[in-house]
Amino acid sequence: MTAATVAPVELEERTDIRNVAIIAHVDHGKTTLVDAMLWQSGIFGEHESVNERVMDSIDLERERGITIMAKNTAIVYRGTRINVVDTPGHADFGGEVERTLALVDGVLLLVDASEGPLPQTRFVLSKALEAGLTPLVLINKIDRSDARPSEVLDLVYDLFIDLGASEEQLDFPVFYCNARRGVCRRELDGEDQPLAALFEEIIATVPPPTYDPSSPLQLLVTSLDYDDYVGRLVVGRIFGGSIEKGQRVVTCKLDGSMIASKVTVIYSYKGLQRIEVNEAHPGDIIAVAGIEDVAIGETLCDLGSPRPLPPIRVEEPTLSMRFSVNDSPAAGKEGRYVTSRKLRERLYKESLHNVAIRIDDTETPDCFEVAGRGELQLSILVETMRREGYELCLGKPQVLTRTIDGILHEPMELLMVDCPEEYVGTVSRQLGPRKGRMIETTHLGSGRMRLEFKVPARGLIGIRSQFLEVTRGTAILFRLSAGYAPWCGDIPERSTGSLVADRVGRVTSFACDRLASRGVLHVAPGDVVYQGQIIGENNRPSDLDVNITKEKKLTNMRAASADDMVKLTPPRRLSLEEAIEFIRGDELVEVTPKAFRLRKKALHPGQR
Ligand SMILES: Nc1nc2c(ncn2[C@@H]2O[C@H](COP(=O)(O)OP(=O)(O)OP(=O)(O)O)[C@@H](O)[C@H]2O)c(=O)[nH]1
Ligand SMILES: [Mg+2]
Repeated sequence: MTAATVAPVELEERTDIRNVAIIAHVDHGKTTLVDAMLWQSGIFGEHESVNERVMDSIDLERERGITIMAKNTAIVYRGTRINVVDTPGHADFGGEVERTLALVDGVLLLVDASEGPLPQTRFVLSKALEAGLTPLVLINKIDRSDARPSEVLDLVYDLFIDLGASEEQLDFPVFYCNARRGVCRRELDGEDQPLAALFEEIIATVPPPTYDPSSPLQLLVTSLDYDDYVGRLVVGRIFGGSIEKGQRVVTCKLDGSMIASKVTVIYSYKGLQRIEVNEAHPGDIIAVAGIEDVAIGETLCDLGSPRPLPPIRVEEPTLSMRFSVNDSPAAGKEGRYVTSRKLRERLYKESLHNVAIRIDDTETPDCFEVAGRGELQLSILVETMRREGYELCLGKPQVLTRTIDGILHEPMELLMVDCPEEYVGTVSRQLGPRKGRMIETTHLGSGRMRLEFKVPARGLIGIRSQFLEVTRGTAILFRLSAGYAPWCGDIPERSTGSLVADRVGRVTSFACDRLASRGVLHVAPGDVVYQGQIIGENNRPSDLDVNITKEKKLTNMRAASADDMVKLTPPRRLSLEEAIEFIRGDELVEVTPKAFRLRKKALHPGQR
């Protein structure tokens, strides 16, 4: 059949719905804007006490003030339901944005009125334009004293043009906002208005979902959730047909197989709540219970006429880390889940929920290769597992290379550093040996500079803590995957060795004092250590086995115990990220719900 003979399908519209995602660089105010949208849609009662950035509901999101997972909510404005998806701005969670864009017809691109478009703005906008979505631009934080909204808007136009936006996409509406106060205006010198103006523009500009009325059920699964009462929930958007409670459906799996199941409950969204409904229609974003064995990117279809939608594609992981069973002497004392079976189950469960994570078995049954987008993404997974009661060991992160036309290539990153001018030299010197190439510098005013480098991802492992140290905590770093390039050659590892405990025991202040001149200690008197545990950083390049449990020899003199009087420098306690950055190829980070410890892979000095 040629195209000419196919009868044109008359598409119908769901004029009562709009589906939009909010996208931006880190911290430009997405979650804050969703707060204001929820408040002004009247979802919360007047006296209801609601947290700030209420969509950041995961503990780690609240603690770190960042969004990790995309989440959806819905508001109703004058009879039109606006489904809104809040997305994370950090590059490591870019997969969340990619899967989310499959749900929506339009995006609100937020840009900080002072910072302007940044690398992740470019990444998320390029994905949105590629997907043919309708953009609205919101210049946010116009209340900042260093706001430069007109310039920023020009930069946004440049970015759209650079990314090959179509004529229609370039014709985007613009709002100037203060998301914190929940106000917006159409003209820079215009009056502040409530967000109703934004809601109206969304309804006017973002196309309503369209569908073929003769299509059987097609529900694209974009995330998985869990409910204590009904169990696993699949979340997604209906592209064709309808679904109702009790209906028998079939899951079209990515591998081509099909599995039948029965819909037990259907939920729609309202504010932060899920509301049970009996049926749902094209364009609706819903959660469905009762579906067995399903993964993100698969389609729920009509039993009689299964027509799967194209699967969701996300960018490939660039970094991997080995997660293995904790076999340290202290294993099993601090966690609930320690076996390789439990570890495997948990990791595979993660890969079901998290499209940007890939798990592979390795040559040993106790060890798994976990691949993701960056150190932050992997460390968030580790932190989550630790809080759930898991114990595990982590190996040094490795980049995932590729062979292209017979030549070894490695992942590259765009690194952006904002720092005071006086540190520009220091920062550049740090990146030289890491094979970083400076591609752009911008004066930001008030004595700060923005430097952009192209660096092999390998060279950036461990960079964050070093940069903070050499710039006295003043540098702001952001990184973004920037494709692959031929292998850039050797990059020297950390130039210091490790101080390693040569026996089990309790750390003494006498030993700490004696070893202080050797390097930086990670332990304090009273800590219990085991043989092979790394207790500090040696000033010299080689490792040094030391007795950190040594007691002062007792003499007959009863001087006021010298041991009590030594003034010790406080130990440098590493955070999880720092620990991951610190270790070398023959070292591991031991993670338990109570502690992180660094260790040599081979605990006994004779085996190293
Ligand atoms: N001055 C000012 N601050 C704002 C405004 N909107 C948001 N903020 C602040 O900016 C910070 C980041 O806001 P979030 O809403 O968490 O940013 P986000 O884009 O969701 O961040 P990620 O999800 O981590 O990418 C918070 O401290 C907000 O209070 C605004 O209009 N003006
Ligand atoms: Mg957020």
